[in-house]
Amino acid sequence: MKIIVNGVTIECRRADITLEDTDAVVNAANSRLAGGGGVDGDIHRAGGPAIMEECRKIGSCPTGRAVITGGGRLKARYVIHAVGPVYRDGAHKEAELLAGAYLNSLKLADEKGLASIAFPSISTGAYGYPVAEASEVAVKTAVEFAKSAAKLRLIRFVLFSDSDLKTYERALKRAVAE
Ligand code: AR6
Repeated sequence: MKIIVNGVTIECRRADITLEDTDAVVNAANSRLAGGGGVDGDIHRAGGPAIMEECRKIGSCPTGRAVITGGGRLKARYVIHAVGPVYRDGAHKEAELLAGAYLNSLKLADEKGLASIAFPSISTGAYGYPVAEASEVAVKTAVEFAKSAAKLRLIRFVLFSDSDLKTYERALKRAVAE
């Protein structure tokens, strides 16, 4: 499914993000940029050690923010390491921090003049964020950003299961109906 907002395509697909050929892929990182399981493990495995070398030099990244490295052996030229919140009960600024992780990634890509970016479903794996709530935050942030994007022309949400894909598609339909 895809929609177009102000010339920016926003789409959802089911795939492995390490295979994406967008200018940047986003990693669901931790604030120590230390690598881990899930999409983080997959990206470092597929992209090779150059990505971790750069992460070590950068050192850390606060929750709700993002940093950029090269893409190593990935097709994507860059990896944007975004740090989403650990979900507690929804009353600990989780939505604000998750929106920040998406928004700061989009800003980094746009400021670098990149045309395309692919996101995984940040925080909804090990960090426990309910996917229905997280998808609303993710697509709303993308739709809002698209209205004022300078260079970015494609924002892709790459989901790992059919059920997550359906959830993101529903959220995207709702976001454009608003
Ligand atoms: N492509 C696309 N999506 C994927 C892939 C992949 N290759 N692999 C997993 N997912 P998670 P988080 C999905 O746990 O919740 C790490 O250890 C997965 O099914 O990767 O933000 C980090 O180092 C889920 O829907 O990220 C952090 O410590 C989504 O990606 C912590 O986990 C996010 O799941 C971050 O946790």
